[in-house]
Amino acid sequence: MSAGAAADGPASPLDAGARTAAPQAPDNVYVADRLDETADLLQLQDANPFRVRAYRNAARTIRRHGVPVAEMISKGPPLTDLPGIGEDLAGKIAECAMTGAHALLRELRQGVPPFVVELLDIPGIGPKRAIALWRDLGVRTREQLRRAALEGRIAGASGLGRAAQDAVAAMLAKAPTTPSRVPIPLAAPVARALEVHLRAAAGVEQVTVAGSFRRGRETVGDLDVLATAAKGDACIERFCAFPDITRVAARGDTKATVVLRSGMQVDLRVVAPNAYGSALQYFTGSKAHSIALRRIAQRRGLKLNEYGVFRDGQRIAGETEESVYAAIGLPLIPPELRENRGEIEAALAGRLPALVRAADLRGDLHVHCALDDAALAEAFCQAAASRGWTYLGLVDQASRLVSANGGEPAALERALKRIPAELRGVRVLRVVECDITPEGALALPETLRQAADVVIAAVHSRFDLSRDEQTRRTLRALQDPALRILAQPSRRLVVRDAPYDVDMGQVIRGAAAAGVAVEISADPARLDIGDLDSRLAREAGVPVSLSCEATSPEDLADLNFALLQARRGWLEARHVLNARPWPELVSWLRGAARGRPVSAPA
Ligand code: DGT
Ligand code: CA
Ligand code: CA
Repeated sequence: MSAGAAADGPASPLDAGARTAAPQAPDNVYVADRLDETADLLQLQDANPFRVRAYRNAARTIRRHGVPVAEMISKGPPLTDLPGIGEDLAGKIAECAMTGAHALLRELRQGVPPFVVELLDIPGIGPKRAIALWRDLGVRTREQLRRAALEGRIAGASGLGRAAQDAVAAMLAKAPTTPSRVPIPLAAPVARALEVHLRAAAGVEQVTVAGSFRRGRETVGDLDVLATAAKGDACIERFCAFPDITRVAARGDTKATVVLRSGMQVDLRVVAPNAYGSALQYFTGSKAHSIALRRIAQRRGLKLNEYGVFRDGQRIAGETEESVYAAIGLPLIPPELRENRGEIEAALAGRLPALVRAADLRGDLHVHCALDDAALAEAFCQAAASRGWTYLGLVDQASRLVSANGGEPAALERALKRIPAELRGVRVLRVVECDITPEGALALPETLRQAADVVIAAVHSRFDLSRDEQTRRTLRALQDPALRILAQPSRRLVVRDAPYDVDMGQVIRGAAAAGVAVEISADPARLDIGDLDSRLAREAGVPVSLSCEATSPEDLADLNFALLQARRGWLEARHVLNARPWPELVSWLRGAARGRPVSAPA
């Protein structure tokens, strides 16, 4: 592999690219890595080999030099005293030491598909082979790499061969396939930035990110931006100038497709303002929903497309989404439900759920706050109060550690007891999060069991158990009377392919029988449980707790992502535990014949 990713350098050249500023005082290894990265990128772009070697040699010199570059710059001797380092290189080294990179490096990073640079990270793939993969086999994405390996094209290519094929195969087998889908919490800031960027274009009226993003799917394949303008050109122009773009894949008068540096694709459609509703309906999808909708329209003698609703060639609706649904004889169906999972039938029957809204929430029962951090607890409660919330469940991560390691719970118990029952007008619940042992017991010391208002449990270990064992383990834990909320029931990571295997149908039924709630976590990597399991919970009568596992008050905004999954699961306010008013929450937490009653007054 290239020297650029030396053992003590950044783990990946991409990491280096993502770095916005140098660490406090970039050390010589860091600077040397940047020089090697420059050499890698020059090599990838077919630069003069002597130029490449100059950077490699300089990297080696700096890496071994005993005096920090920063010190040389401030106190001397001059960098040009070092062998092989002339004025030009000295300038770039100084720039790296001061700003984390140099101008040429920044420019070079733009010219190479990020994934090609990432190829250098594969043990056994140096610049020559990365170039061959890119230039000769056309590999620009992980998927293309996977296909090339699968079809044996790497082994057959000159400059690559069997060894390269094996290296790639080993890497693909080891790493989870990079998700081509992006978790919605990570796509959201990009969507927001695009909206702001486009609104500044001349003549643009509305800008909405439609598609799976608007439906709140936990992951999005790409972003579909819809804009209205009388003429599309200024909007297209502005769109193609979005700073994060690496490639404009297609560009027409009313639509364009670009690829962002992250690899995410964005489609733009510009439509006339009077077709906004029908276009929004069309581009929000899902395709299955729209096809079913069109069928109903046809039955009523109507034609529905992205330009409007038509009867006998006459346009009868299209300006707003509401008008489109109304013309077909339906109430507006919330985007989160548009998956053709029964929402059209429900709408026809006048039985659409009144989906839970942000304003229905009254607290979060799973916020991470060290119990001895009074200032943080106060800041959390302040933030909760400003949202109009009336309660907050504070979880000290120490409770998990005590639970996992069987440590000394006395200090934690004392801390739990010190937490005031109310802070800034917000009721504080003392929440203990504990592990579920492989045998299905709660790893919960008796003192904590007594001191906690709420016990949340989750599986944090032994994900390798069989589906049966994993299910039995969870069902057994549900029997513990102290348990009130089951967190991460499927322990899935949306960014990975496979969750651990557990029979969620059985778990939900077990939770219903035991009177335990399940959680939807807004943790970006997790979003566990998802929409379908939420719907199962609703059907089984299991209350769902929406939490964002915040570690700082700013994180509370992420609760929205749990809310989206809840809405996709057809949940109404009455199905959501933390939408209950305080007295109702307390009486539920007490539960008949369950663990210790909470200390707070009802
Ligand atoms: P994604 O990107 O995979 O997360 O999912 P979507 O739903 O955003 O799908 P995408 O980006 O392929 O298309 C955006 C929307 O455009 C989709 O939700 C509905 C609409 N659309 C795309 N293709 C068709 C089609 O063939 N028929 C209909 N009726 N609508 C379509
Ligand atoms: Ca999409
Ligand atoms: Ca799309």
